Amino acid sequence: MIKTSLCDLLGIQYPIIQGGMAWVATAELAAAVSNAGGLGIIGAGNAPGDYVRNEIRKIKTMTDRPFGVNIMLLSPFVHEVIDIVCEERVPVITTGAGNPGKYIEKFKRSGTKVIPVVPSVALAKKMEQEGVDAVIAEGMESGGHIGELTTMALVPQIVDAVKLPVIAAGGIADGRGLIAALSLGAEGIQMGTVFVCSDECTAHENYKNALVKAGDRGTIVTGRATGHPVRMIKNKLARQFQKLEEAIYNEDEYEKLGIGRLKLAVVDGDVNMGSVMAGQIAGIINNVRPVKRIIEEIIDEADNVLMALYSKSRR
Ligand code: TUI
Repeated sequence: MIKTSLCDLLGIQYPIIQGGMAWVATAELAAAVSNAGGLGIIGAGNAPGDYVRNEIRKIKTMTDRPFGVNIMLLSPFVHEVIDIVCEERVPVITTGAGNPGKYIEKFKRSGTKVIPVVPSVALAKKMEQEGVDAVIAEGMESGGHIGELTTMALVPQIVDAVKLPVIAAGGIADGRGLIAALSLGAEGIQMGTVFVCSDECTAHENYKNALVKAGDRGTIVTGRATGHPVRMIKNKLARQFQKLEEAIYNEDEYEKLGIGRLKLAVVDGDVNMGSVMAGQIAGIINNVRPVKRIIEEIIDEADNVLMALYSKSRR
């Protein structure tokens, strides 16, 4: 049975966290993950405070287990979302797309655990000094907004640089990935793409099917020129972004092309002109399963990988 210090820190059964994906990570998905023994996370994304409060109240009726909220720090509603998450006494806050330094004291005062996503050793060290509880080291294999380093290179460097528990993210969707992450020194994993392809995920079925259909080279990174690189499925929208980047970069035109695109894909199911954010590991996912089965299969596979490694080493 795979259990780590992260399980004790968060009060969960398995060292598995679900990524707080904007539009995708609703109370339904997060509750299913928490009920299956992981940590479910509601994605606040760019949503206003009322939406986030509603989702928090909803998940409290769906599970008695710990859950979290991801705060996307580029959101125009970031301040009201932070107030609400603190008021509602959410057990765990994760942050993404920025440095949450100035909010950490407030989070800690409200009694919540704080786990920022960090794309570099420098930010991991800074976060440790500010008193966070753990960090998520997210490699550029991930879907959505990404950093520069791969998971394989980032995780051990952060593990060596801080004393905090490190959670590996990016490119993980099965038991092999879980054991690989633990081998690099991580205390757990965060996964997003595999949970999109679950029965309980409320994303449009076209979105889920686009991920199931994707192969190893099915994603592309757009937006490097904007300073906010985003990994998404290669589709008509991605090609239009690419064309704009190859031409003389026009910030206004680029920004206009991006407005409302994630909602268009997740909610309306337009997988041609919507932004179908997904990680490189989408190629490994061949079906849509219940969350409980996804987690059980990962844990079973991880146990088998460990046993196979052990017998290999004794040969
Ligand atoms: O945040 C994510 N993934 C996301 S956010 C998102 S919504 C969005 N859409 C378009 C453009 C921008 C955002 C879709 N996917 N993952 C966590 C993550 N955080 N990845 C990278 C980072 C990050 C980057 C820089 C964290 C901290 C950071 O700090 C910079 C600094 O100021 O030190």
